[in-house]
Amino acid sequence: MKTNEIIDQELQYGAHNYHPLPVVLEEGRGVYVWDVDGKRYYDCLAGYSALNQGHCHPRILEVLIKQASQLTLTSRAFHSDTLAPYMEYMCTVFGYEKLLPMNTGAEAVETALKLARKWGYKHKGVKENEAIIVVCSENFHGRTISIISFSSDPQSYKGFGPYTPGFVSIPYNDSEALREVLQDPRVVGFLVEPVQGEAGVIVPDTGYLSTCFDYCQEANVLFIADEIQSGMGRTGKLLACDYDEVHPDILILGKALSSGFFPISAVLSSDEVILSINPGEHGSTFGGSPLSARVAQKAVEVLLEENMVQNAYLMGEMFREEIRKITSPYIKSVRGKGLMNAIEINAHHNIDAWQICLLLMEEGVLAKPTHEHTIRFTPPLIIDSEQMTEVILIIQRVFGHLPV
Ligand code: IF1
Repeated sequence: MKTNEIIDQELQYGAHNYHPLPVVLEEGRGVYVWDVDGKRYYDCLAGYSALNQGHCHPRILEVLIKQASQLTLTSRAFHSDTLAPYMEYMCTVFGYEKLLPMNTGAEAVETALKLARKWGYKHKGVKENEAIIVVCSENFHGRTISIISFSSDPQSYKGFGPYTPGFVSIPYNDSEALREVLQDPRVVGFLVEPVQGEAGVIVPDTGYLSTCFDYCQEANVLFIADEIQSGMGRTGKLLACDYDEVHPDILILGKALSSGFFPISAVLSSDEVILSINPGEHGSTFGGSPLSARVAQKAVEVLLEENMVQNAYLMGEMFREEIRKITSPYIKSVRGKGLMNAIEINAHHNIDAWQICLLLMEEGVLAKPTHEHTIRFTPPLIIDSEQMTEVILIIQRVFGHLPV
């Protein structure tokens, strides 16, 4: 079946909770994907930053196949020979005492929220059921009812009430707003994206994260970094927090921890925080499976051994420098860090970000708008300068052909 038949079939039988570009992919390798007609594209979305290592990375695929042929799942009712070495490896790489393995990003965020509350009751003396967690407006942390309860985006929360209490929202990139709200002794945690992804790649001022971290330390509040999208080398450092030399009290990882094979997430923190949850108080069927432990460990090893973080830094510099040279009434701004970038569009002659993404698709680049005015560019971190040059040429060509 070709593109239109498959799209119709999906419309007929699938939930309409997405509005995908009209392309049907059937193969991915490295920075490339191919559609059912054999056309090749640069994947500049990379699974919303879950494919930092590129599609079907051979070394990760190898361990996936080997482990999948041996032992995929034990549940945590039993130990396995892969989980403990993976946990030690991750704690060593990221500098933490313990890891709690989960699956999706939202599950890991929920886990971090539960840890912060439990820690607050046990170690900060907050009265049971009165803990407050501070979040930022324009946040995106997932789609569960508790997480959308503190979203400021009606598309995320409208029609899904009643909402989970215990959250206070402050403006992003405003450390004084945080200092103010931290005066409330019931606050146990501050949950923040070091770079806001869905909001349109909003990069905070230098020093914002370190100032917030200091305020949290002073107020005995846990600094919780959601690095699900900004982590794993995406911004040109292993973690986006590294730019401000902040070591979060709770680190949340997901997406590229799996290198796009299947959902793998993790929460890392201190003994005091992680051990505030006792046996039987939290878990999941697949969290910490032998298969996920092997794949995630290899996903991190490959990221580090193949120098993808440094490459993301250099290719990101190249991208922003060249795209900023384009003079076009359609381009309002170009922003980002490493290979987490976005072009803010001025809608013109009623050509908006969506139309531009359709034109990019025609030219062989797949990218997706976030909200109606921003096009996010997050290719795999393995993109080389030749490939980046071609992507930039395609973007230049598309903007060059728009009606002025
Ligand atoms: C969608 C984008 C959205 C995330 C951060 C937690 C999660 C995400 C910083 C939850 C997930 C995905 C979800 C997907 C689109 C994409 C996304 F910014 F990455 F583009 F929505 F904002 N924290 N982001 O970015 O992780 O449960 O999905 O594994 O829901 O449409 P998840």
